Amino acid sequence: MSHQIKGVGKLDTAYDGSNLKIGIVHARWNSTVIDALIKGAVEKLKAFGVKESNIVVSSVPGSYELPFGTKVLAESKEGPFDALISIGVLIKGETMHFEYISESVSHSLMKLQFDINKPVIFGLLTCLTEEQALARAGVVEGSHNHGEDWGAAAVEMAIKHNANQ
Ligand code: DLZ
Repeated sequence: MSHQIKGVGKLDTAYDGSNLKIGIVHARWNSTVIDALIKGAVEKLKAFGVKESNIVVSSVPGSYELPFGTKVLAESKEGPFDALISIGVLIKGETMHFEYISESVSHSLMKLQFDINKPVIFGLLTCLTEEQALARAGVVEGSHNHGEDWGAAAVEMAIKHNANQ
């Protein structure tokens, strides 16, 4: 018998997202995967009760632009937001581009949370192949859409770890 140990654990409580405002910033590179991830995140947010009118979606050209785009949305008149989700899909090519961008964007998104004092959910897929990316966005039959996990993480962080309450 095989036991699956990988993956996000069960939620500790039932969260009510009906009073939350969530900002999503996404890159446009690799749009088939991006679109599926956004859909997964938005559907999960709505399943937690977040109103569609309280979900603001904004785009940047590529993943490199995610930290700045997320900061600008977080501090814009569209807010205040309870949490932000940064979504991008990096797929390794022939050069070192992938390594540099993966690392710098990851560090910048982590740091951004402390700069703006808001949770920034890490929705950056760093994939070695297109197949890996598709298999993490629910595009391949039977695969899990990680965007759903990001939506759930945004609601939990906004409610349980809200530094601005
Ligand atoms: C240039 C580039 C390349 C090669 N690959 C990706 C990718 O796989 N995913 C992604 O989100 N963006 C990529 N980009 C674009 C850069 O992130 C950035 O938009 C440009 O270098 C302009 O700053």
